[in-house]
Amino acid sequence: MEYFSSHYYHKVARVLLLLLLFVLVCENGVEASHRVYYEYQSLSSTSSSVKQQHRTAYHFQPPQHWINDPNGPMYYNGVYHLFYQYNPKGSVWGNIVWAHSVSTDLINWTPLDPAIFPSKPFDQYGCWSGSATVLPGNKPTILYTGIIDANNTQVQNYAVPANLSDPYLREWVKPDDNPLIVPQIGINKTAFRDPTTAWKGKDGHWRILVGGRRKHRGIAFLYRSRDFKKWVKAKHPLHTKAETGNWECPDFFPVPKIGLKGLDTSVMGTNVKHVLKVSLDVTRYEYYTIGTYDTKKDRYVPDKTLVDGWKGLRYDYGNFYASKTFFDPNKNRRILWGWANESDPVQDDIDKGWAGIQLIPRTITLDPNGKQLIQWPVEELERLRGQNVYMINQVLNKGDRVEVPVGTAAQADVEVTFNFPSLDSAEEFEPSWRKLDAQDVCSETGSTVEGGLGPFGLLTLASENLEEYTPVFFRVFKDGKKYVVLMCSDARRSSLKDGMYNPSFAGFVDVDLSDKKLSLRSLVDHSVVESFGANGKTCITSRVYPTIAVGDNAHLYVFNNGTTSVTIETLDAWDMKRPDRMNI
Ligand code: DQQ
Repeated sequence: MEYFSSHYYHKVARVLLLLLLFVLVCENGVEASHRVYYEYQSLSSTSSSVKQQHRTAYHFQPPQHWINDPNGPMYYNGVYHLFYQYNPKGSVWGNIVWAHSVSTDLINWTPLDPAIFPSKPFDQYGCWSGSATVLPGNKPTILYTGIIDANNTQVQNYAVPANLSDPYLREWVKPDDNPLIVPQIGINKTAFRDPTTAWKGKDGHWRILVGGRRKHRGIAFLYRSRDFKKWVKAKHPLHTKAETGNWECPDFFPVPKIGLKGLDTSVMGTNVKHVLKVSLDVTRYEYYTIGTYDTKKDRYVPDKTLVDGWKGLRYDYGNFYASKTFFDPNKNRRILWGWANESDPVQDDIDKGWAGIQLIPRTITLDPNGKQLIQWPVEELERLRGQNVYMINQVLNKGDRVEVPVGTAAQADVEVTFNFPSLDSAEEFEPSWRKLDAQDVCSETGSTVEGGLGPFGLLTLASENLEEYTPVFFRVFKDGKKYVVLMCSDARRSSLKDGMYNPSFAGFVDVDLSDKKLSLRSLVDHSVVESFGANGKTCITSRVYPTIAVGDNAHLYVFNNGTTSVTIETLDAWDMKRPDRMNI
């Protein structure tokens, strides 16, 4: 009884908080988006004062300062480009420019000078997020949001390379016929941003989306253009949904119904489904739907079986936001980039001299069941794998914890497949939990509370005596004739330090258990644990800041706290090398 009442109050408090946020966002004209700390925006750290302890080794991070959204990712003439929102003067959000890095393999990156920064009347108050489109004739063009006044009025601009024969496209120019799109009457001019990559319709006209809202309704505004210069707003948005708040960073792309290949953004037809992802300003989570693009009406209709709203499918059930995909013609795949913010207090970011990372790029494909997407770290990451530790057919009885003796447990890639003799011992899924989200169920059940089948999984970034650890694990429940698989990445015991945001992030895994197997991969990198359950069906990222489980004092374990024994069918762990800079 006590559990239900405490849970009830927890729920009510969360709903009230969301309502408060909603009112703040929607009623007083102040957009939630990024927290603004004016006093810290320009506190420049020198690289010698940057704290190294929790910096990542193989995730994308500039040497110092604040980063957020990945922008305009593209592949052009043999080179991958990543632009991203960056504060060149401090480690909180502010003074935003488009920083620019290039790579030939998505892993080893070389920084270049910022590509786009405030310099013209149409972007003098900020150069916010946007996308790249490679136009016919092999001409890349960037669309981005410019902030034109102190009231945060948003317009859409374009930029083109100054010199197409420069293999790295170092310099970008913003022609004087900008802005291309201004918010017309009836559009909320402070919630009108983040243009997508363009796609071409059968009529030969280009289309893009711009994210926004009308009152509490999230909107993906549709614009069309014949020549990429003159853009006209379509009468109807491509899609809109009541009670979802402002839509940031929309992304819209095709996926083949069958097969693993990615598709160029303009591909359409009966063999193709479409995906619409939006980043929700109010909750700071994203959700996506899979559906049909009605090209006659120029509208997107999500599949009826999916939830179109705050509780919809997510790319990642943890710290992951403002993501963007691009088509990689080099390997015919679609790749997803996502930003992970810090989970420590802002004062720690100021002291560290840095904040924010880009997660490992993921290939994204449609699950053969058509009901969700599958994500997996790009294959190039495997080149960083060093020494291997291999385990096979090792039984884990209730309470067992076995060390994986990987060289650097703070910097590792681990893949494990568990099998179990039967599903009979799975505990009952409480009927009252059906209304909860996975995170609530995880916070009730945890990694130490004994279950029937599970919890079992990995203890990452663990100290030897378990004062600190971040468990990533499964727990299987029975719900009538069906089974419910819960996957958690629980940061509650990740650090002895106070003041961290350390939730028990979790998602359900829609997986067929008839082979009685569950697999898990975790990328551990000092202050990030990025995990992929059931071959990429459910992904969860946690940011954590251990105080003891750092460097050589970090350990990696496999554990089982369920009554049913589980077997490690196979386990492979590698310590991970640091990427090199590309020599250019
Ligand atoms: N970040 C950008 C905006 C976008 C938001 C500003 C999402 O363009 O809506 O830095 O994180």
